[in-house]
Amino acid sequence: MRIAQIILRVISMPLKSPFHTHLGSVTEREGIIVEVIDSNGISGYGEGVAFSTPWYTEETVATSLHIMSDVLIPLLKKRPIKHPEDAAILFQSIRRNHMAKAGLEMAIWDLYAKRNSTSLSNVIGGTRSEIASGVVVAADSLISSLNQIEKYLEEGYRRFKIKINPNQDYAVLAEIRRYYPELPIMADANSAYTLNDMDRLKALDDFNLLMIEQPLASDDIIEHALLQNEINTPICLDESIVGFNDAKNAIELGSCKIINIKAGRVGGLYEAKRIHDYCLDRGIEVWCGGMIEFGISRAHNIALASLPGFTIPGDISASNRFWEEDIITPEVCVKNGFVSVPSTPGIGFSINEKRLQETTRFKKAFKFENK
Ligand code: OSB
Ligand code: MG
Repeated sequence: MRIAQIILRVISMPLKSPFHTHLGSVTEREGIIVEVIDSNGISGYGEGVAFSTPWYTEETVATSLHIMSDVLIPLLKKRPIKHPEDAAILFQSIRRNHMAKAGLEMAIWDLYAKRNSTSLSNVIGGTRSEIASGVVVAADSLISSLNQIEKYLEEGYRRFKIKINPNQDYAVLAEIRRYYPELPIMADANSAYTLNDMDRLKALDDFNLLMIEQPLASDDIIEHALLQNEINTPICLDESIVGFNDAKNAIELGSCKIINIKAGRVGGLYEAKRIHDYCLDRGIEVWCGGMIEFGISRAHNIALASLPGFTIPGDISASNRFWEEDIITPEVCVKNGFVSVPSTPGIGFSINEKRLQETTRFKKAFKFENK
């Protein structure tokens, strides 16, 4: 696989409606679109999913851009690769910066699949032709949460994730349950609690939640195990799992019963697949998390979620959940609560060039010398 050029673009797009968590609100999404072009002119695409500020993990658009431009692309120039896994392994010599690594690694996976005229799902071992679709409700009031649920229910979504925190948990969930006693709902706390909140968290057992995602801090791996012993609701870890070893440790310690896998958070598809395979062997359920992403990352998520261990509907919503117009064509659609997995080469979606151009704020090309 001969890389001829890599193009990095920073794009920016307003969300259709603000995304609220206890850590703040997202109204405008910046992201990095990675294009890796081989010597035959075939392009593979990836997406750097860090946010503008480090509210979710420590990476940002600026740190990702720096690590890609000044560290990872120079590494790729020095060491030619034959397979996307070679890139993942090459990047292991660099500490952390998982989202920066993933943006490049995933573009290389797309390119590899396209060069082999097969789908990305097929290349990574996907077994599903469609995926059950879930959606996140990240509203700032009860009424707006209920309105969003009603709307998304009509659109066919099969799982509803509600953002919670100590000021907005029991009462909100009780009200939602009053209207929707059987709805498949889960809660995501993004580390809003500590073990001092044990009673609050125990009380949430009243609501038959599918799971509670990341109740405690990302490094509270032992505290999560203590909490899981006290509550019936399964704990799912998100921010705590940034690589294979975190997954292994969490499972060993009993810190969670479910893992949310985001390829961006763990450094790419190679690491995501390792975590998936390990969980599948041990009967730990996994699902694919979202990052308020654009179509390219969403397309990668669809391929990832087609692996056999992804048994719970993920944050795989339609393009129109967040965007007026996405950067891919066709856009991701949810029909009867399912998204279909493309069987065409690579990620299976094309770039909406006009939309990409009008949202691009920065662009830089890195030419490779091929002798
Ligand atoms: O904690 O899962 C999270 C969005 C951005 C950053 C972190 C998280 C989220 C979501 C889901 O909850 C977003 C989505 O559906 O894309
Ligand atoms: Mg989460």
